[in-house]
Amino acid sequence: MLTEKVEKALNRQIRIEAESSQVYLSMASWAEVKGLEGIAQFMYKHSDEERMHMLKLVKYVNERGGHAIVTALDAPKTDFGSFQKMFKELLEHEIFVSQSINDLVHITLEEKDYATHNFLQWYVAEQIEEEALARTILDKINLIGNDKGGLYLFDRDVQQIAVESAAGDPGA
Ligand code: OFO
Repeated sequence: MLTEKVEKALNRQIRIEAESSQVYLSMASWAEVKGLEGIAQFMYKHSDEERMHMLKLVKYVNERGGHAIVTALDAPKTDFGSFQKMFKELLEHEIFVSQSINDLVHITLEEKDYATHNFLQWYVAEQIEEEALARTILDKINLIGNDKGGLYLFDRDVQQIAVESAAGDPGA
């Protein structure tokens, strides 16, 4: 059984993952409309991954005798200014999510819920990867500066990352 405190914290995380999925979906749509095909594909893929993170939590909460709650979500923004700004926001968002996972892990220790603590290690590892990927992409963006040819290659590169991560995804 989950303690009330752990269940509440897990439900909070469910909402955060659902909102992350919406944020990246909105980024995907913005990029698609701007003709940034590769970036759009990357964001659609990322949005799907966040939904998977959310579902994994939903299943876990219910399996442990809790009740996963599906709530209304805050609407993401619809305009991201430039792709550079958009990827900066992506990194900031992932840092926020990592913090939230850390807080959640902390609560499981306080509540002596070692099963949930163990379950959350997957999320801890995932956040390290997501932050690292966002930083790698930002480094590439800094390298290309305002070069149009560079943007073309960057868009293709990012698309490749989406394709590769889809291939490595057991659920795909
Ligand atoms: Fe769910 O990992 Fe990104 O936010």
